[in-house]
This record gives sequence, structure tokens and C-alpha cells, in this order.
Amino acid sequence: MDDHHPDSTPLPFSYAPLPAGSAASFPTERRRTNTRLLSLAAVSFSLLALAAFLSSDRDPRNARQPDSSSASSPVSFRPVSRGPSDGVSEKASGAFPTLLSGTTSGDSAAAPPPYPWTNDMLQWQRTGFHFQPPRNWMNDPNGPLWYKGLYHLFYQYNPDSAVWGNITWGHAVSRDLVHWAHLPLAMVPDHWYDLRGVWTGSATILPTGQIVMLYTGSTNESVQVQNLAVPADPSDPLLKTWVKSDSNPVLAPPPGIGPKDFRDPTTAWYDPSDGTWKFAVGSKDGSHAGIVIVYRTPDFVRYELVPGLLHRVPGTGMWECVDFFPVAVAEGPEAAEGMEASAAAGPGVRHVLKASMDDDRHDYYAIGTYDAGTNTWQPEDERMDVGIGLRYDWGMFYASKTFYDPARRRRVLWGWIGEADSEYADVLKGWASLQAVPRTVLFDTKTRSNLLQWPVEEVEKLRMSNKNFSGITIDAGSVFPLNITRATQLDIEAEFEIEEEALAMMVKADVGYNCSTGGGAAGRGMLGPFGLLVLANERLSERTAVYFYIARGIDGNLRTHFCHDELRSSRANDIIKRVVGSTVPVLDGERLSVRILVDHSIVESFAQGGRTCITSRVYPTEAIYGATKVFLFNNATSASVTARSLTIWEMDSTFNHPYST
Ligand code: DQQ
Repeated sequence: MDDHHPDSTPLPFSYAPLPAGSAASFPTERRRTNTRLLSLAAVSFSLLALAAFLSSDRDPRNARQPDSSSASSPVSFRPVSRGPSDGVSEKASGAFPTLLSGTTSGDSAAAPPPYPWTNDMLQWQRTGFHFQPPRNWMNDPNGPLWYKGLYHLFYQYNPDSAVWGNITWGHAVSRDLVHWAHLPLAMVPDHWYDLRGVWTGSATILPTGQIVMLYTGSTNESVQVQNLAVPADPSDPLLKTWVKSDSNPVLAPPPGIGPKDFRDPTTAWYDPSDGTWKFAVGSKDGSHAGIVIVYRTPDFVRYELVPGLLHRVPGTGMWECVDFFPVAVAEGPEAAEGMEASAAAGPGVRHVLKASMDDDRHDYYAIGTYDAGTNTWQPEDERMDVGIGLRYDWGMFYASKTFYDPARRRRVLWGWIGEADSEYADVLKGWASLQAVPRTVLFDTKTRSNLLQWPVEEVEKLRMSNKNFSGITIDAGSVFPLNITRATQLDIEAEFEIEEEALAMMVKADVGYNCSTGGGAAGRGMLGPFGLLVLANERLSERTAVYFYIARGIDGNLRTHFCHDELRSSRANDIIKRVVGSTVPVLDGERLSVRILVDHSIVESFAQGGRTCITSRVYPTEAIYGATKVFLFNNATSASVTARSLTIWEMDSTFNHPYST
């Protein structure tokens, strides 16, 4: 279905060229429901903005070099590959500055110049309503659960610095998944079996209420083993202290599995047919196929490998952070609720298998059928198998994990959002990584081909004042400013309608289009791109575009692409900037709809109710603080687009703090 794009290909470190503008494509602008004054202002702004849009590559400041103070004081900084040597995926973004003044050797010669980040810029990047620890490095979400009225989030954490390493479990609690209190570290590497890291794991809550936490330890010899921990005091709703089992490690890599290819146990599910708990562990085999191994245990004391493999996909490499859970697929009220991990399989139930691909660092899922008897899971559509088909998110989103929330009968997804800047900048700012806003996950009973992901409803409690811009029509080739006072923390909901005649007129196939090769927001087609520019400055030299692009396939059907263009998100060049996205199913009679959460250095978008999602980390240098703006844009050549509804809320901060009684 999708815009597959090899994210491993070299990424541009410079702004992409914009197409030449012509007078004929200059915008006109009208707002049908608003005042004439607004229209006049819009026209004049639009002319100016489009001129800026088209000419910003000629801005001499785009050629800015590091200021003389940084260039003349060489700093010996070389990027370090973190992860693979220890037996996990790469943890650095791949972006790095050249601070080796005078050197011409190796990587640094090809690297972009360092951007002279200021404290103001770096401080602005910290988010207002996303989960992040007070400082230092964070990666995967671990063992999320709800217990005695509190949501718990554990996470991979380096308590000592802003880069991956010395991995412990950070811990925080919340009553609403939005406001968090930070607790002391839950687990640290203090036994031979987890000395090189207390790695990723999952919680299982037994019918008795007892919590068991299975996690991977990287041993003193960097062998990956599975360990067990339980709360020291189950009566403590904060679950502050954890006790590691005397029997650890409970599992070592089985025969045929590499010592560094055995990690990230899932939540266990109960199988009444043999009275055991089963859980999965991700791995790869000798021919580079991703595989899922299943174990069973009657009591979390005795463990047995279940013969065969739950699933295997050739060519996909090591599968990290496998997640496996049931979803209700029958039409009706059940489909609006999440399912508990042990829910019985049946005609109205399918199982989602998700894995994080070590090779390309994306989270892929597929919907299929689980047969506990044969210990197998089969995707509904083999062409869309795990690792080759659907992704949770087409931007940056990795090592995710769901949990069942019994309080609200929903399944909630957490995902690690890494950095796209350099480690050097992370160390300067003192922290690295975010968690995506938690998302509810449901089967899409309309398309029957995908999941729906949507920010948990508690996020809406953070909405403050809103402005309604419904009814704005933007003609082909125009940009429209939206007057928002503080545009750094936003929740935006929009529905677009494209001119009917333009849709009918588009008879030529436009099959070659995909987000990553389509020229981004500046690449013009008959029916797109159009959408919003967020984290933009007044003259649009910095902006992150969230947009739709409609193309006609050779079968005559229209395909809608949903993309993020990060290429002009920042003037800084020591950042990975891409155009990312995929197609999104749009059913007859549906308007194009998008929800966008903007929170300083993160933009999370959900198209068509969450059928396709994209997350970007962006680092503006000018479009920050009071200079941040939002625009509507329509860069199509032949169609006007109307925002049938468009509401923008300013979002409150969550002011997360250390826990105190
Ligand atoms: N992160 C953990 C591993 C996991 C990886 C180590 C995925 O358990 O495979 O920090 O990001």
C-alpha cells in the first residue's frame, strides 16, 4: 500500500530546492465565511509569504557558517555508535556536527558544520505535555500498567548522561496518563545477569492481582537473558521497590539463538487449554529472518520453550520489543474497547503482532489469527506481514509497547520518540528522547485493514482556549496565516474538502508519487500538497509541513498520501530532516481529516482518525517562543481546498515533578 522509502539512504543535510514559482501560480485567497478585511489581509500576506516560500533558498542566511567562536575553538567530538556493539539497535540519530576544526579525515569531512545552538534555542526544545524525565537519556517504554488507581510507566534510562548506556529503569506514576510524578529508579544494573543493562521488559498482572515483571538483562558478558522481578510491597500503590528473583536468569538464549539476539519479553497471556502463561521473545535466525519464540510457564518459576515459532518473516532481521495482543474486530460496541491480553481467541477477535525492526528502526504491525494449539500466528494478508507492511507511525516512533487499562477498558500504546539532532546537541541540552503521547489502539472496523491510534482522551483535558477557523478556502498556490497567540503547544483538528471539479478533472495517473520522493511540501501536483505549516516563522523560512497529496493510480482510483516534510523545519544542518509518510485509506463520503499535536520539538499527526500516523522531531531556531506561527497552505496547482472545520487549541503544560507525599 505504501510509500516505502529506504530511511537508511543518505539523508540530505541541506534544504531541498524549491520549484521555480511563476506569476501564474501566484495565490488568490478567499475566506467565504469571514470578513472582507481578513480576506484582504490574507491576500497580501499570502503574496509575501509565497514569495518568501519560493525564495528562501536564496536567503544568504541559509549559507550561515558556524560563528567564529565555535569555529576557532576546536572541540574534539566524534560521533559514537551506541547500541550495536552492545547487542541492540543503534541509539544515536546519525546526525553529527563537525567540530574537529582543521580536520579533513573520515566522517567529519562529510559532516555538516555545527550549528551554533544557543541556550534559548535548546531550552525551548523541552516539551510541555509529553512525558520526559527531568534530565538525561531515555529510550523504550517498559512494563506499563495500571495498579491500585495509578498508571505506571517504567522506561529505559541512563541516570548519568544524555546518551544511551548504563541502562536502568526510570519510573513515574500518573492518575491520568498525562500528569506524571517522577519516582526513584525502579531497577538498576546490580547483578551479573543485568550488569550491562536492565533492558526492556513487560508486566503481567495475574488474576490474584500479583504483578510479575519479565525483563531482559545484558549480563556481565553481554549475553541477553530473561529475568523476573516483583514488587517488594504489593500494598504500595507506588510500586517503588522491586525485588529481582533469586532464580534469575530464568531464561538463557536457547540453542540456535545468538547470545545477543534474545530480548524484550512480552506481557504473558493465559492459555486455559494447558493451564500455562505464555509470552514471546524476539530474535532472528541464521538466515536473517525475524522470528518470535514463545515460552510457557505454569507459575513463573518453571519455564519451557514452546516448539516451533509464533512467526517468522524472511529478510527482516532482528525483531526487538515484540508486542502481541488481541483486538475486537466484530462491528458493535466491543470494537470500541480494548481487550485484555488473555482474552480468548474467537471469531470476533484477531491478534496484532508488532515488532521493532533493528535493521531500520521502525515499528511494524500486522493483524492476524492466533492459534494457541499450534503456537502460530498468521497475518490476514501476507503481503502486509510484519516488517514489510503497516507501521504504527511513519516518522520517528520505536520500541513501542501496549498495555490493557482495566480502569477504562482500553488498550494504550506507548512509543519511544528519539532525537533527530546530534548527540553533541543532546549533551548540550542535557536530555534526549521523549515518549509519544499515549494512544488508544482499536481495530478499524470501517477499513478492516488497519488499527486506529488516537491520543488518549485525557489529552483533551489540556486544551485551553481555542480558535475556530472553519470555512477558510485556500486557492491553489496559497498560504494563509492562522492567528494563534502561543503556537508552541497546540492541539489542531482539521477537516478538508477538495474542489469536486478538480477531482473529476484529474484523469491522468500520478502513480509515481510517494511522500519521500514527491518533493515535500514544495513539490506541486494537481491535487496537493495541502495542509498545515506548524512551528513556522513569519516569513516561512522555517516550517514543518503536515499535508495530504491526492494522486490517481493506474487503476483509476484516487490514493491519498499523508506526509510530514521536515526539510525546512530548522535552519540548523546538524539534524536529520526527511519527508516521511504513507498512504491513508479514505472511504467514500469521508472528508480528509487530521489531528496534529505540536509540542515544541515534536509534531505528532493522526490522519483519518488515526489510520496513518506520523511523528517528527524538529528543532527550529527562529520559529520559537513568540515567533512561532501556524499557516494553512495549498501548494496544489489546480484545486482549491476548503477547511470545512478547523479548530486550534492552545495546550497547557503538565508540569511533571518529582513525587512528594
Ligand atoms: N532497547 C533496549 C533493548 C531493546 C532496545 C536496550 C530497543 O532491550 O531491544 O536499551 O530500543
